[in-house]
Parts: sequence; C-alpha cells; structure tokens
Amino acid sequence: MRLSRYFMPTLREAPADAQIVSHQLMLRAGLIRQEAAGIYAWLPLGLRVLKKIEQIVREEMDRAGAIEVLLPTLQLADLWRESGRYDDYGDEMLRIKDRHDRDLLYGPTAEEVITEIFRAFVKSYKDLPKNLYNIQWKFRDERRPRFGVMRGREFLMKDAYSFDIDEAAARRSYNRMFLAYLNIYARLGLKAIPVKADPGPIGGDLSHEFIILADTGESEVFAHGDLVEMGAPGPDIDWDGDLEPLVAQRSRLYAASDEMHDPARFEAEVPEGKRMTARGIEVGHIFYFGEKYSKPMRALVTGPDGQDHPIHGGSYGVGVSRLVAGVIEASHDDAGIIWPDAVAPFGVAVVNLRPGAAEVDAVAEQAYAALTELGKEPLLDDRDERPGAKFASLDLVGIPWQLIVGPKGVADGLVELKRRGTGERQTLPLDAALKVISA
Ligand code: 5CA
Repeated sequence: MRLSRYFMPTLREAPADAQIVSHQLMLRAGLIRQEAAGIYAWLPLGLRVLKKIEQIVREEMDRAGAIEVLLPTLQLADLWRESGRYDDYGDEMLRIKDRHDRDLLYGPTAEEVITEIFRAFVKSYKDLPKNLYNIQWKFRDERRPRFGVMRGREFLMKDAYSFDIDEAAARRSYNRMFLAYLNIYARLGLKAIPVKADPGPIGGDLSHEFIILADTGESEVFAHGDLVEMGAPGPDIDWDGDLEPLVAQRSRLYAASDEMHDPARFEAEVPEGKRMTARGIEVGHIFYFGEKYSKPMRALVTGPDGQDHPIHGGSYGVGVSRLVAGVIEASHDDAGIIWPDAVAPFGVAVVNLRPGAAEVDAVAEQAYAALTELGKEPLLDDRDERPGAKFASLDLVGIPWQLIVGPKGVADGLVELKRRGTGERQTLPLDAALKVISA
C-alpha cells in the first residue's frame, strides 16, 4: 500500500472524552470513528488489525475441532420466547419490529439460534460431539458504553457452541475451548489468566473468564501468581486426547473475579508472596450450561440406549473487537501503539525521506517490491511530508519495522532499519535489512 493513496486519518490529539490509552490511541491512529454512543466505524488500519485477530481466533478454533458458520445478526423473538430468555434479557436487548409487525431482535448472543439449527439436523448421539462457531457482530444496549470498543454496544464476538450427549463429554468440549483460548491469547502476545466466573444470564454452573492484566481493566482479579507465568499449552497437544490434566494444572490454582472471590480461601490456598490482586480486561468467557437450552427448546438426540436425551451444551465467547483495544493496552508507549507482528496492520513501513529524488525513489520502490514479495505487507510512506511528521505518524500507528530510505544512505548503498518496539536502529545494505526483517 502506498500511503499517498491510502486513508489513514491520524489526529494530533485525542478527543477529551477518551479516558483510557487504547481508546485515545485508536482514535488518534485513525483505527476507528465513533458514529453513535458505543457504535464505531472501522477505518482501514483498524479493520486490518480486526481481521488479523479474527483470523487467529478462527485458526485456533479450527485446530480445536470447531466448525465455522455465519449466523444472522437479526433473530426472531419467538426463539427467545422458547428458551424463556426474551423477557429476562431486559433493556440490553435491542428489540425491533419488521413491516409485518413481527418481533425481531439484534442478537446479543446466539444460543437460541444455534440450538434451533442443531435440533433441525442432528438426531443421534453418533453425530456428536459438535462444536459450531460464529464470528459476527453482536448488539447489547449497554447502559454505559465506554472506553471505545472495549465496551461497545455493537461489537464483534466469536461465539462457539458445543453439543454433547452427557456431562462427561461436554466437559471434554469445554476443556478443548479452555486450552484453545489460551493459545489464542498467546498468539496475540497477551498473558491471559483463566478465572472462575459467574455464569450470569448465560446460565450454567461451570464458567471461566479469561482476563488480561491491565490497570484500566474493568474486572478485578485475585489469583495465584504462578497462573500468570504458566502460559498456553501450545498448538501441538492431542486435541482428541485427555486434556483434563492440562486444564486441571491451571484451574486448581486459585483465581477468581470479584463476584466469585472468597477472601478466606484466597488466604488459605495461596502463599502470601504469590497472592496477586490486579485489574484486568475480560477478553473471553466460557460456559457449560448442560440442558438449559436443549430442554425447553427440545434439542434431543437418541442415545445408545435408544431413548431421547436433551443435549449438554456449552458456549464460548471471545471479544474480538475488544481484543484490538486489549492488545493496545498491553503494548504501547508515549509515542503510540506497538503492534505485535502477528496482528500489525502492515508488517513494515518503507519510509521514503525524499520522494521525487530519483535514486531515493528507486531504492524505496525496490524495498517495497521485495517486501511485498516476501509477504511482509509493506506500507510505502511516499507522502510529501517532513521526516519528523512521517516518523511521528508511523510511530503512532505502530508498524513494527521502519525501513528508512534517505539520500545520504542511498549514496552509500545503505538504509536504516528501526524496530518500533525497542527503538533499536541499525544502518545496513538493503539486502541485509530484508534478511533481518524476514528472520
Ligand atoms: N454466549 C456467551 C458466550 S458465546 C456470551 O455471550 N458471553 S459473554 O457475554 O461473556 O461475551 C463474550 C465476550 O464478548 C466477553 O468475554 C467480552 O470479551 C466480549 N464482550 C461482551 N460484551 C462486550 C461489549 N459490550 N463490548 C465489547 N466486547 C464485549
């Protein structure tokens, strides 16, 4: 992409009502634009990051055996009347009438829709387990949308739904998601801790939230310090094998969010030096709720005994759009965002310090072509701007590498390479710079 033709509307200052650093930086770097309270347009740079996060979530869900579908944003109220949640859900649900005076709603989640699909097609335990997931916009008419996309009204969620014949099988599905979630956050460069959580309006008796630590987070967590360091299991575990030991290793250490916190247990179970109390951002939430939806909605399968059984369900959410802000909270400095390579909107900025000077243009174009060839998704800064302004905006938008091409270097056959995260700079021939970036 050539910056002179791109759309990257950066701002010198963030609007005064942006209170936390990720919201400020998302506005300043031109990632989003607020269209209404809690409703945002995703501008080109923000959309690229959102898509990268979405793709990482997709790959890890696929790896864990889940199957992607795309559910509608608008749902029939009648489905929610079947489950009994239509009246319970309250003012957070955006209710709509169509021209036939039929009640619709903008889905805040999709347990009912997926249960309806499941019951239409799956009739036997032999077709289980199944896990279907959906990456789709949700709407919750939050009383206090705030902190930008962190707590929006419209937001992108990955929601997965598992179907099993009994509780033991459902726990295996739950375990797969538990571990897949840790892998997702690790690929995003985030340290996430699973904490016991209150299932809330989703229902059920087993639930974990995944929290990344950040001072500005809305959740308070109490946890054994070792949990933070334990990390993700990695992609190469046997997804069809017994995952219980890997899950138990993590869930037996004390970790709870404020509503589930038990100070006496915390003190009894966690040695003083290991007691961690921190604020964090909830970036995922998983639930096992058994027959909560399958019973009232009659999602039944024939078991090995020849009888009909309501399936045992779980649901598993990742806040995809919230994660864009979460990554920024975890990775920024005074100059702006520092994208981890895995989600950066562009891999490298090729900074042409003297657009119009033939030799400089030639080297910049050569670098741009080579990086494109290498799949590094370069952004060529060919704007007619002062170097200082270029560096300030590229630091702000957080591209991981800057490959700087100027008249002095070109005369000596050299370019400069800067790593955004560390500020480290080196001067070297273009070929060598390309090798460093590829390594
Ligand atoms: N049905 C279940 C799982 S699919 C569910 O809806 N879970 S949830 O309510 O916990 O939402 C899942 C994730 O979506 C949360 O962990 C959070 O990361 C994200 N999320 C929830 N509400 C918002 C919001 N208002 N803005 C941005 N992200 C949100």
